[in-house]
Amino acid sequence: MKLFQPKLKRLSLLIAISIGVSGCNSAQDNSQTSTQSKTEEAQQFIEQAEQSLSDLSIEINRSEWIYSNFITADTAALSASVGEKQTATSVKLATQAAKYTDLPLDDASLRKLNILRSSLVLPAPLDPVKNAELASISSELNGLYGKGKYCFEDGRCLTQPELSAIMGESSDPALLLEVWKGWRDIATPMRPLFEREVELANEGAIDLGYANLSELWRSQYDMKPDEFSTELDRLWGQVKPLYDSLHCYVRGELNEEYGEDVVSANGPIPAHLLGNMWAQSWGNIYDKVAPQDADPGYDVTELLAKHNYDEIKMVKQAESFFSSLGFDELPDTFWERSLFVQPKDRDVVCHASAWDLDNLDDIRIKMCIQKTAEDFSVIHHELGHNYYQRAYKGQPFIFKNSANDGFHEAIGDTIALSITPSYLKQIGLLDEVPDASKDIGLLLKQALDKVAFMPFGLMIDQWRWKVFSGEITPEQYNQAWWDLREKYQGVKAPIERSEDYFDPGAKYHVPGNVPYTRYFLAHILQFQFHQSLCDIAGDKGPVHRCSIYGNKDAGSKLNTMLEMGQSRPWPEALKVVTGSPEMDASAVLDYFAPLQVWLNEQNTQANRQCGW
Ligand code: X8Z
Ligand code: ZN
Repeated sequence: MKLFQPKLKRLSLLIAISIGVSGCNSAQDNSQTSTQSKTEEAQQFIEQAEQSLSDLSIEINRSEWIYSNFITADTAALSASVGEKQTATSVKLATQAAKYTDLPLDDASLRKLNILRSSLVLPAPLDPVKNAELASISSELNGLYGKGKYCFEDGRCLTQPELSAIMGESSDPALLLEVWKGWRDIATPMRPLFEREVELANEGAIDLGYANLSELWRSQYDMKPDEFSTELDRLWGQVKPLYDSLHCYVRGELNEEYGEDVVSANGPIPAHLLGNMWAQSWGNIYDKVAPQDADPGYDVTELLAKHNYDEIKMVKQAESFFSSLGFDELPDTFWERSLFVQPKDRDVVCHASAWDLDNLDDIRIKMCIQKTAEDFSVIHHELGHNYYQRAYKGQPFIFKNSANDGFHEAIGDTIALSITPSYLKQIGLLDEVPDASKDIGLLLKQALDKVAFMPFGLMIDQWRWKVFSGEITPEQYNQAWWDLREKYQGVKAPIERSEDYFDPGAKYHVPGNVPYTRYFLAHILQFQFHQSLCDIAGDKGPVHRCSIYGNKDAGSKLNTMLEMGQSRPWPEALKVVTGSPEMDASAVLDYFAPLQVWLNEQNTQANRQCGW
């Protein structure tokens, strides 16, 4: 960075001198020349920015990798200090980029300048003291989440994946409530840190010319921020009737299982009974709500155990799906450097993630794998990130990203939609493919994971955007959180949650400052991708039974989109695979069409009053 500004000045000075010699001094020519020199200055700026950001990214990746694999006071300090340096550089470059956006530059350069301007998720104020404070808060919040544990009265202290396993397996409302409440205690100390983080990052966003951090986060989708919000409402409007039917059915079944005292037949569902720490996906309660006569009769968790799958074998199996599509195998360093199993001797951030340390080939995942169907899917999700990263490695640094953040989250999930019974049979996990009479069971399981997730995927940032804009004040953090949980998901806290608590902080992405709308988008996009890739593969059956396993045409089309990275607006990337530039939830509705009919029948027969 230090070399960068003087170099630019020297360049424009040289141009000015040579112009003087040639004697072109009319007003018009002068302005043309100054536009030309400005244009060259902008090109030079972009080149230098890419180089310094690329160099810095390797340093930050390494320090964050080490921090989240060994959480100690020292690694926290080191990661904060590199974070501070990176933010200062990014903020400076974002401010400078804004100065060039009106120039007559080529599309790619203008796109790079816009990305430089708008892609910060935690912008610091220009004041270096405040930047340092923000970097240290951000590290501390991450550490608090990673170190989080709940200790039972008998002295056993469990980490997040271990507590999540209880939430997924137990049917004892008292134990579920204890774990639900216990995990949320980790977030209480985060409240003042989060409040300050919002204050500082908002100031940073304002320094960059945005109204607040909400506007900045919503500016990353190749459209105006308010148009993006409207687009989300439209997509959610498409899915909501299906969600309402699913909610109605599940609540009715849980009401029968637990009784009116625990789950009322009319109100929101208590959040500790849905098989997941955050009630975000409900696949784990499939057995409790399964249809009597349409159960496919197998459980992937049991199949994995029966066939002696350990953590590595699970990852190898996922890799082989991508290989079957024509993607190269993962490099040796992936296997040497990834974290697959929770270490016993130290604190790590267990929340699954995928990394690209050198922006080329040093790709890795970090995950405390549980040998379950759920984590088998998450492994595909993470590898989707890694294959995307590798596919766009030939792009210039600023374009080394997904078309929009929803695309990055959608790729591995798209592949996981192909884990059908016939695929499981092909890889030797399942003996017999259940016949079509079991489709409702398969679809219900899938809907519990995917459709149930959608309002959750949406509400987190609805909350955060209001926090950033000041519409939700710190005194209302928890109340507003639960209001939105009820509004979108129709779930409620099982016990009173006052402002003494900070329940949003118990979800990784809040202390981790990871935008969450990406997962909502991904849940729409993955059904669009799956449908189109199945078409490309020539599959003629129902789309929920289609697996693209082994289909090189589908793989090649997918790869064409992945290789584009962020070089073009996302509608163009979407069009490569789906033929359409629009995000559209029709593919979700098509996929679940038979289930929608069945849910309505069930709800009518049981005379259920839907809604909450
Ligand atoms: O955070 C993740 C991935 C890493 S990007 C494991 N997901 C969201 C979550 O766990 O809350 C995947 C689905 C939603
Ligand atoms: Zn992800």
